[in-house]
Amino acid sequence: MNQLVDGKWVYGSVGAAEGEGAYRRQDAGFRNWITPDGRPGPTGEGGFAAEAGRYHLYVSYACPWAHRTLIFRALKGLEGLIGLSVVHPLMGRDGWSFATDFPGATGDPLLGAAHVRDIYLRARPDMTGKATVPILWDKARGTIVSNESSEIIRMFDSAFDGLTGSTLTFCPEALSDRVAEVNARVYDNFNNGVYKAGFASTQEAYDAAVGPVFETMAWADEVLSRQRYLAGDRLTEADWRMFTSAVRFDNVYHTHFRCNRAWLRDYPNLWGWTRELYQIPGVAGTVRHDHIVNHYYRSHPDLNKYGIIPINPVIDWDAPHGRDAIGGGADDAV
Ligand SMILES: N[C@@H](CCC(=O)N[C@@H](CS)C(=O)NCC(=O)O)C(=O)O
Repeated sequence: MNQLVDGKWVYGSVGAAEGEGAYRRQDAGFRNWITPDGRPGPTGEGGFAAEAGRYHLYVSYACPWAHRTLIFRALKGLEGLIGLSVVHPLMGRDGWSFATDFPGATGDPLLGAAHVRDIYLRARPDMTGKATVPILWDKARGTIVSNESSEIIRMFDSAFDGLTGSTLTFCPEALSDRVAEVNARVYDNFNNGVYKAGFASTQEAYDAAVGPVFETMAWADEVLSRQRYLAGDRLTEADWRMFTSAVRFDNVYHTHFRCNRAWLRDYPNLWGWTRELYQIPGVAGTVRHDHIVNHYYRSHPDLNKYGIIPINPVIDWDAPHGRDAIGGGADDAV
């Protein structure tokens, strides 16, 4: 995997993780926090106050982690307050690029960068690490606030409420322990589990990863047979974090990452829940299957040498979801 080392772009494997056969995701390097008045948040330094027009989000529509931030930006009414740049879906030797020859790829009108790594180098010229999306950029200080999606969605959930008037929260205090439990399980075994299965380079590493992917889908299907959402009868962050992988499963993870014991649509409750979330106003616009399939099938020559995009199932995302029968409801949260 290519990345920055002391400010220089290095091609090839870096670090000990590769070669052992198991794929390991690096921790994000920028961990500041936007707060209503600029006081320090749970991590990082202070000085990042919530202001309209001050922050800019860099994403890929293909990336499940970036996708979380897009959903929160849409549902929390932040689209007019926080700008957006979208990378080209193909990730090549130089990482994510701002080429614009794909529908929906915006380029980088804000900083004029050619690649995502250039944004990192602006913030930290001697940066070591991967040039990942999402990135939340601060125009006022000319630096990166955060490149950790789980923290960006927490900021979006509350920091701007004074400006937007939003009273919606996906992290209700009463459910916070349950949300944390679900997140931990889903992150390791499903969100990242599919990557561990897909990028495994030994049979053992693949076997260790793929079992938990399907255990987690079976677990979620059972939970969703008796309650409307993963953490209870309210739609929470835990649902959105699982959704961005669920919505990619049948078109990508099943085939490209060899998670092919079953399709997601074989799990009736999980599949109904996925459609319910997809159909919440504002969400469908954040789901770009053209970026998703082009990215995965064409960016990993080790997994798919000729970059051929398979025919894929025909999926009716707008079919009635039937979740009203379970009780609770999106109206409670949205
Ligand atoms: N911790 C990060 C992970 C983000 C991440 O891994 N993004 C991937 C895309 S799905 C990426 O940009 N990878 C670039 C690379 O591997 O060079 C987050 O959740 O925000």
